[in-house]
Amino acid sequence: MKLILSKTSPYARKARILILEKGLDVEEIDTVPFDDDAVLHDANPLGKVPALLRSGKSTLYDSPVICEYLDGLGKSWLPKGEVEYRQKTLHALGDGIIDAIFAFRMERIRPPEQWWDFWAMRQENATVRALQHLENIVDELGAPWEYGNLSIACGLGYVDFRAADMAWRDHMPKLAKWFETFEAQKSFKDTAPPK
Ligand SMILES: N[C@@H](CCC(=O)N[C@@H](CS)C(=O)NCC(=O)O)C(=O)O
Repeated sequence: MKLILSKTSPYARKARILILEKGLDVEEIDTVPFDDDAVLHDANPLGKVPALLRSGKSTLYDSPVICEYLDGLGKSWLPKGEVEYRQKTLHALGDGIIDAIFAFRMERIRPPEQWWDFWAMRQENATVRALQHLENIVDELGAPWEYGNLSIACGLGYVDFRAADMAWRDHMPKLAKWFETFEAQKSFKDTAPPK
């Protein structure tokens, strides 16, 4: 299998952590999605990373599909029954934080005269609400790895990477303490975005 990724992508980071934690044999193909790479476009017509190439089988995207597939190749982190939907919802919450920070960043890398503050604020407010929600339910998040918290940990890592000035730890101390367990994991350190 080959994973097309960018080292700065938190969506790809989820898959990379799963690969490391489950000891799977997957080659990494590094790309820059904004360079309109033909290999990436062949794999995913949306031009987004990650995409998982599987020999003799269809290519998978987007990251929750890839993660669910990779998770099933080892001892699954996804319990069956009602809890499965809770875990997938927590995973979606982590993805939503990433989506919001990504959209916020896209607004802020435009020339300042083109900034759409309404949209940037919506993304920032969604992120703050999601982080506050996580602070409130921190006892439910588990440690170290589960299917839901995989995405939440990558989401928090992405807030640190792209929006460090939010200084979320000052307002969410329980979440900050919980996150320390993940920051210390080798697979999390080994997949950190390049400086
Ligand atoms: N929902 C997708 C989002 C993937 C995504 O947006 N990846 C970003 C990199 S972090 C990307 O490739 N962006 C290129 C683009 O939007 O054209 C997933 O979970 O895989």
